[in-house]
Amino acid sequence: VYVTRKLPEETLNALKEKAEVGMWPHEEKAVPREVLLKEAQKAEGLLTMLSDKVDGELLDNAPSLKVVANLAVGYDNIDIHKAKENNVTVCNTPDVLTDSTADLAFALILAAARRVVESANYVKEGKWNSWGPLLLAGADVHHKTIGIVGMGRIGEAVARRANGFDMNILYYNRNRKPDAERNLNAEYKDFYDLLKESDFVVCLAPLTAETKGMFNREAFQAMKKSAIFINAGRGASVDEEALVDALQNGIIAGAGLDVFEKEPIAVDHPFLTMNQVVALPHIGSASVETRMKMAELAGRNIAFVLDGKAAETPVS
Ligand code: 8YV
Repeated sequence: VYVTRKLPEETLNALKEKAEVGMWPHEEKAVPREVLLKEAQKAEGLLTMLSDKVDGELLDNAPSLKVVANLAVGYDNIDIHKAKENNVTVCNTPDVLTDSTADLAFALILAAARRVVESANYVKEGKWNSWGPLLLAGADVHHKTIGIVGMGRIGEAVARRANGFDMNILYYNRNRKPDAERNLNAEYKDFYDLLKESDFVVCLAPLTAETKGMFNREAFQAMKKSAIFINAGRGASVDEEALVDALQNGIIAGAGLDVFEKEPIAVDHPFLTMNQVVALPHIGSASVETRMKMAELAGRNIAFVLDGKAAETPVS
């Protein structure tokens, strides 16, 4: 089994009982493509990250490969159709990261609305030498309308948090969620109606052919001028040029972004000079507790499949 980033050794105990485990030795540096291809040629299992492309080239040159476990709930880096064709089980890490990612999405809502990062920088930079009633005044979150695009497990967890803030909850999803409507007071809306009515538009959709670029010029134009756009789903769901334009021209008021079209984001990206943008380095699930659980789950998935058992969390 090859693990494509350095993970804490103890998270892979279950796996090590079943397999010889090789690991890329760096935590923050992605495994080079040629190393990944070479390791895949001889591996029965791969424990991969979102940054690893598990495509046709890799899968067709991995004759012993039985299982790929991605350290993420998303798996848009993996050609799952090809994997199925080649009898390779693909696994993800759902559930264990739901609450941490929802916490972070909510942190972005609060940070963007209440200008938390801008205000913290103001203090740290020694600029706090007076006071005025509207100094760094932001927008309220409580009692506002939140529109959740992508009402999966994480979307529902965000809705639970929004209920605690007495928010009015709208959602858009490829299929209706009767349980969320009943238990979370979430009201289904067409995409454009949701955009028109929401104070906070929160993207938590997976990246698919339908969601790619769905937040385009027309979408931002449909939002309120006071709207704050949050993305804790996938960067490619957004036309970034359109978002930059919407922010620069007052079409919407602000954004809280954990994901980007290209990650890491370029150091000269226009987002980085905008006070109304809170940009984070894709840390949605990055609590120590959750990252340990994700690694353990990915390791167990591989161990189960190599043992001839069903994976705990296969993707389809
Ligand atoms: C990643 C994520 O797991 O789960 C996902 O789909 O986007 C994140 O939680 C993280 O970036 C590590 O790949």
